[in-house]
Amino acid sequence: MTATTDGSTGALPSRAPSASDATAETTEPGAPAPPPTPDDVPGAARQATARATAFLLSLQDPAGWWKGDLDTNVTMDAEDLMLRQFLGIRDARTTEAAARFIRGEQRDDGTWATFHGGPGDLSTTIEGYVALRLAGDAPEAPHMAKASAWIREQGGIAASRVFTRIWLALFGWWKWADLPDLPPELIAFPKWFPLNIYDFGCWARQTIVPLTIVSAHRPVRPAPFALDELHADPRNPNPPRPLAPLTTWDGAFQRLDKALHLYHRVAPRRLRRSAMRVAARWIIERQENDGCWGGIQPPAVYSVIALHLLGYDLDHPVLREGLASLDRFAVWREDGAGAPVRMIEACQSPVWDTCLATIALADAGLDRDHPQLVKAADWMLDEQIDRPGDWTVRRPTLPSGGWAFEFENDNYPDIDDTAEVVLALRRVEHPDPQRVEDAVRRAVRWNLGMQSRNGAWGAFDADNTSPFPDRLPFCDFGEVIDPPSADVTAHVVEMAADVGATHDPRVRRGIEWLLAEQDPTGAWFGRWGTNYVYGTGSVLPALIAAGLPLSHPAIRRAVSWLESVQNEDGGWGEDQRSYRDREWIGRGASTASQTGWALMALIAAGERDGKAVERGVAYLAATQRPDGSWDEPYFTGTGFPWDFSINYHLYRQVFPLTALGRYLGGGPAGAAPGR
Ligand code: R03
Repeated sequence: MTATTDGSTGALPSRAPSASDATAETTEPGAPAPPPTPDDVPGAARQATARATAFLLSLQDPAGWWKGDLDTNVTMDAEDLMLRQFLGIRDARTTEAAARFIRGEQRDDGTWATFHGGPGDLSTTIEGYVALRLAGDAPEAPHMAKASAWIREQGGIAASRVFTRIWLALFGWWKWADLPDLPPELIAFPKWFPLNIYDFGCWARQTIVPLTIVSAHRPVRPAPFALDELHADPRNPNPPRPLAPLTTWDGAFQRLDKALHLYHRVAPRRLRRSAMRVAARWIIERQENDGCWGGIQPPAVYSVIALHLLGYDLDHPVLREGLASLDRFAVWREDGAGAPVRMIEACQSPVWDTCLATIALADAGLDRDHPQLVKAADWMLDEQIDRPGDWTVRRPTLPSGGWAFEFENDNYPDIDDTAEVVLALRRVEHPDPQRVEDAVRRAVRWNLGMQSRNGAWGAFDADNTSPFPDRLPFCDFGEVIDPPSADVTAHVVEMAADVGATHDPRVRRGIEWLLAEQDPTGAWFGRWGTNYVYGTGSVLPALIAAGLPLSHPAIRRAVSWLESVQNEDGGWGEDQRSYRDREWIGRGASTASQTGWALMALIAAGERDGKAVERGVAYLAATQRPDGSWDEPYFTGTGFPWDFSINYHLYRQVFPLTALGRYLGGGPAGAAPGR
């Protein structure tokens, strides 16, 4: 056993990968040999494609969209219960159903992880534990005692992240004075000033603005029990941490935080009141038509708390609608005994799932005027956003035309969804081609206009690259800025190539940026999908669509890299640990979606008839379930590298299907010969 840098012990994957810890299924050396490649791989691919197509078609909503469940981790469920506790609206049925889910996610060692098979995560385990205590589980119960012992071993509450300690402070389990401060006056910083709210990524901006109100109020609604068992030393819950030297950024920002704590005591009341009024207006202006904020859990819960602290009643329309929108994040299921189980999604992915499903079905050879594809196109066309959003702060003259990821998030369209929706719409033969063409023209103009200075594209904003937000002691979780990434840039390039804009100078710069961004191994980093297999699976099809010759050294290097990390069973897999530990790059148990990405890249690169593709396709055919779906317990989606991983339930369906279709059709639908 080798210790990995995240502290988990586990054998590093050699040729045959294994997710390293004891809870994961493993492919041990000496495990039974993978099934032999069938004689008739194209035949197996045809059968798998037909089944996968039928299964995916069966999942479409009558309104035209697809939406798979979006699994993350139990902090969502725990925070939902804590929110209800704080507001005094926690009921027994919800609590029990949420507790059932949380208990079901706990592992044998007492911890909770943030991805399937991952190591225990301290903040997640603390929040899961607290939620179960709210549900009435006794601290002495074996599953609770195991968790609290592990938490203490890891340094206790003091070692958890800021968001976790904010939740605990709301109940008096942690002192507000022992948290980093962020003052509401931040909202008044001009747009050119360092640390103004538009320097933060849009998700962080929408979270931080309400949190400044909460941390200025420092509310405490005492909990019905103490949590001393979660401190490493209950007599000294917050041992002092050494200050970094003033000459370092960390040291400087630590002093800034000390100054902010002083300021908290002396802030002029009128200034503070007026800052909070401006912040409240900013929040309310950004509430979406469905009552939510940004379509994601953190801004929504903190906006509800902040407005409530400012005096809004729970039955005020803003809060009523906000709380109702949070209820829609709940997915209700039943456990083996028929008891209700409630899981909270971090957000919902209908636009993303619908464009990816449309691409998959079209590339699998479904008639382009199939009524279900037309229905999907109609739904996507209705979702296009026709008004300005926060992105206009950096691009004030650019006309709108993007899509967001969720049902309602008009203020935050993103470049990734917009690129993929264009690729999807152009695959459908729509009865009103003019309507599609207009929508595509506006979308391409918006996407190209959102290019960052460096020639590449971020997800939600242009030039969101300030070095300062990340330095704040407050920001110790996830990403807080939205710099360009290879995966998003590749999707834009692929979109541009599809509409014939390859020679636009902005697109050429994007291509140059991608070429310069390639890792020495030949792979590209995956920001929003895991990890280098996703990055490479996004970039290769784009560069080739844009006309890079198959013999280009960048393409050949990427092909060699993909071939070098193919698993013994013919599939590809890459564990979330790859974000922490280079040893895991390209390594992990095979998954359907990651095998799909690798195949999409290899097929685009002209390797359709090669051995690697044949083995990958055979893997997909052999692992498909009789109903046409695939299993995928592993998390292959990325919210924030390492800190926040996502299992998009439709990834296991759309990416294998896209790959199989391109295998049979010879390439992406647009280029497929004989269609
Ligand atoms: C896949 C491509 C499409 N893409 C959009 C993907 C959106 C993914 C989910 C977003 O959900 C979030 C969950 C979050 N948590 N915490 C934060 C957060 C943001 C988004 C968060 C973290 C740090 C700060 C504020 C909020 Br500061 C759980 C491009």
